[in-house]
Amino acid sequence: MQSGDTIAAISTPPGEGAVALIRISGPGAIEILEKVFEAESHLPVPRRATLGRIAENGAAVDQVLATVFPAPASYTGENMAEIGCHGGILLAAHILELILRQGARAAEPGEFTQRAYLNGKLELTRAEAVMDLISARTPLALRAAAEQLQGRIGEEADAIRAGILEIVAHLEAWIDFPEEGIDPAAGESLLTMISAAGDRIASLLATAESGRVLREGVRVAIVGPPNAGKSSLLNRLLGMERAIVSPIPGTTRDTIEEAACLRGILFRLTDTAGLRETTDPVEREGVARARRTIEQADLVLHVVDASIDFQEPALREREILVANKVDLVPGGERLPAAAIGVSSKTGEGFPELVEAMLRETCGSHLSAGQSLASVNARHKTLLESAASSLKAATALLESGAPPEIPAIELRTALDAVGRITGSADTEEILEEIFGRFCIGK
Ligand SMILES: Nc1nc2c(ncn2[C@@H]2O[C@H](COP(=O)(O)OP(=O)(O)OP(=O)(O)O)[C@@H](O)[C@H]2O)c(=O)[nH]1
Ligand SMILES: [Mg+2]
Repeated sequence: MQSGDTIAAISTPPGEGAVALIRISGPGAIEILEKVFEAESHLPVPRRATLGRIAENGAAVDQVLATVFPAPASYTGENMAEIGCHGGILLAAHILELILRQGARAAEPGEFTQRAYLNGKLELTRAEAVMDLISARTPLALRAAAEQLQGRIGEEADAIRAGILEIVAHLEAWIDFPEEGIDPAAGESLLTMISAAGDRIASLLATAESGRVLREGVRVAIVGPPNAGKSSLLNRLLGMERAIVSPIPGTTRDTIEEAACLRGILFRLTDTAGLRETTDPVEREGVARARRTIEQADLVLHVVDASIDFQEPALREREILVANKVDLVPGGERLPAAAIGVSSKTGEGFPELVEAMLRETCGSHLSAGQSLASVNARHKTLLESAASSLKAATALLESGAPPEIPAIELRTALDAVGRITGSADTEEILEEIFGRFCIGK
């Protein structure tokens, strides 16, 4: 992490396109631009796109638009320059090369956003939201990232931190004036304040599960006996003929993974080999893979053939019994109460099945139009640690321990919550967060 040097990168994805964007940031950004860019009529005016050309040894490389953003009014808070050139795999790389030759260094993944954070342009949860925006794969994930970018999570973490800071301040007063002792009424109100902070942490923690669903999607295992119609069900959910379907039991051997966006939520569906005892070594490996898929799944769709006498499985948590082929069972008689009757052939019952899948995975909460801002795994760990420190502080206060001791616990909680927005950062956290960005962001 050094912001003394000037970095550059291509910020658009590689490939052919109408335009590509090259970014330069750091103290030398504007001088470096001036060395490679020849303006058509006038020198670049801050924040106005200027037409000109990139030249190498007098020969034109491309006609481009250049914009300069003098510090501090830029994304990174440093001097920045942007060059919009024509898209193309070689062209943008060639212009970047010319810029690097003038003394810029190739940027690391996420380094522009890291600099923005270090220069106080955005706090950590917003920097993370930038990455969530880029990697969002469903409309709901996109909305959640946009809410986080507005600061929903960061503001709540700051409010919790302010609450704990107030408690610490009260305790410090008692430490400084021990002769006063802890007045029982004040001690009571302190406990109430700690419990209020604990409640706010708990409600933020309650968004962790939906946060995981939004960011990573729901892993669904489609399992059941051979020939039940598992592959047909996968195809119907995907809306395309992805997996081979045949009347021969044991058609699917390997696991087949595909993602489907259902009502705004990403479902990572895995079709598996029919579960049965077999001597065929390939099929046996398929069955072993199916069992592993079940272990790793967030949700299991247990598919049975409703048109035959099927064995009703003992359902585990987050397992849905799907009775397929109801088109062959007039009136849908004999279906167990827990089963959702569907036909992968006609599509009957699929709205109900998707509804049940959302219900089982907090997707129904997400699609109900409430706030989508939710904590990520990093925030979750920090909040859990803060919650346990608050709990310890409460126990210490209740047992009449001298105020110094609960104060240590409260400061630990303060530090943990502070790390969410980066008020108490370490190099380690920064590398962990920004290393997952793409280059040029
Ligand atoms: N009538 C009817 N036939 C279906 C339905 N779903 C699947 N089938 C038929 O059932 C047979 C088996 O379907 P698959 O989807 O291959 O079944 P599977 O569970 O993946 O089978 P394995 O991969 O062998 O374990 C095929 O002939 C399908 O056309 C359905 O809803 N209605
Ligand atoms: Mg199959």
